[in-house]
Amino acid sequence: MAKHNRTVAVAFCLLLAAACGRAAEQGDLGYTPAPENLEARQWFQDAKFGLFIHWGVYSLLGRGEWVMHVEDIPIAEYEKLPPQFDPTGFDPDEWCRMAADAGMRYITITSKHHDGFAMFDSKVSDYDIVERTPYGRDVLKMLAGACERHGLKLFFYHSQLDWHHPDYYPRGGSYSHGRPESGDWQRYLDYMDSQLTELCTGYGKLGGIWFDGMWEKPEADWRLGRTYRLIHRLQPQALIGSNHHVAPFPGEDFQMFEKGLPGRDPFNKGAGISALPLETCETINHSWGYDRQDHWPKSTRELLHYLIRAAGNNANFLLNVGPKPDGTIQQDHRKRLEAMGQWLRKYGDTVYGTRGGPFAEQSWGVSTVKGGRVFLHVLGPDAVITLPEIGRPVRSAALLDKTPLELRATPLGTVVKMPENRPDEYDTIVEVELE
Ligand code: FHN
Repeated sequence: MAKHNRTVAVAFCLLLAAACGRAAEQGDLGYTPAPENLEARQWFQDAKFGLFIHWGVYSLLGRGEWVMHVEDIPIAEYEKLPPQFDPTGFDPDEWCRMAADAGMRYITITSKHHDGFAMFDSKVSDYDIVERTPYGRDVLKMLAGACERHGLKLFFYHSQLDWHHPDYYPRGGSYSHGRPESGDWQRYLDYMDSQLTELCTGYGKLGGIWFDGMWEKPEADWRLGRTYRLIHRLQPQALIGSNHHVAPFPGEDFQMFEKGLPGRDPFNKGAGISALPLETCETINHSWGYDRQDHWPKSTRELLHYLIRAAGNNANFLLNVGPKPDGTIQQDHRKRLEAMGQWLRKYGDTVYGTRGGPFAEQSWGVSTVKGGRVFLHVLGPDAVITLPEIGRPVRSAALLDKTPLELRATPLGTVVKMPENRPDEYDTIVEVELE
C-alpha cells in the first residue's frame, strides 16, 4: 500500500512539474503585480469605455485588415502599399477629442497587425511607417502626445502572429504565400521583444499592451513569461492582456473577450471568466480595419446597450473604428460616437466607476453598483420587471429623478412597475435600495 502511495505521489509530482513547466513557458509564474499595476487595474475597471483603432497600410485597399491573407497577396506585392500610404488628414488631437467626447477614457491602437507592418519608428526593422511611407512620421508617437494632452490612456495592440517576418516559423494556419519553409522562432521572439521594448520606452507611460495572434499556434512556446516580465519591468503600471481566447496566463493583468460579453464570445475556447478586470471588444460596423463596402454600422441603441450590458457584466467596452487611408474616420461612425457621448454625459454616473451589480443579467437588462448604490438598467419596454431573490430584500425603487416606483413581493422575486413615460429612449435607469 505504502509503495502504491509513493508511486501515486511520484506520478503526481511529475505531472505537477510538467504542468508548472508548461505554465512557466507560457506565463510569469512568480508574478506579483506592482502597486502601480494594481492601481491601474482599478482605473481600468472604472474607465469602462475605450476606443479601439485598427489602422495600417491595408486601409489603402479598403477591404479589411485580413486582406493580405484573404486575397493571398504575395509579400512583394503587399510591400507596394507602404509607398502609397500618406495619411495627410491624420490629426491625432482630433481623434482624441472625438474619443473623449464619446466618453471614452482610453485608446488601443494597432502598433503592428498580422501583416507585420510597424506603425511606429522601429529601429529593429525597416518595415515601418517612418522608413517605408512618404508620410515618414511616427503616428503612434503623435497619438501618444495627443492622448497625454486629452487625458486619455494609450494601449498598443501588438500582433504576435506575423505574415511578413521571415523568422515567424513554424507558421500557424493563416497566410503563407510562397514563404520559405524555414525561419528561426527564437530570433522571431527576440525581434518581437525588441519591438515591444521600443514601444515601452519611447511613448511615455502606457495604459497597456493588447496582444493578439498566439491563438494560431496555441502549442508553441511563446516565451510569454520572459516577454511579460520585460513589459512589467519597463512599464510596471502597463496592463497586459492577450486575445488568445483561453483562460489568462500568469503575468496577464486583464482578460479580454472578442465580439461577445464575458464567457459568451464566439471565439471562446473554455476561457471562463477570471477575477481579473474584463474587457470586450466589438466593431461599429462589421470590420476592424477600414472596409469601404461596409456601410452597416450598428445603431446607437445597439452600441449603447452593448456598453451598458458590458458594465452590468463587470466588463469594459472597447469599441472599434478603422480609419481611412487618409487618416480620417468615417462620418457615420463619428455620429454614433457623438450620440454615445451625449448619453454618457447624462447617465455616465451609472456606468463609470461601477462594477457588475448584485442582480445577474435578466431578460429586461442588467444592474450596476457603485459604492452602496445599485442601478438597474432596463433596456426594453417591459411594463414590469422582476428582480430575482438575492437574499437582500428590496426596500425601495426610484427613477434617477427620485420618482418612486411601485414594488410587489412575489414568490419569483420583487416585481417593479415601470413608469409609462420613460425618461430616456435607450435605458430606463432605476435606483434600488436594498436592506
Ligand atoms: O485577427 C484579428 C482581427 O483582425 C482583429 O484584430 C481582432 C480584434 O479583436 N482580433 C483578431 C482575431 O481574434
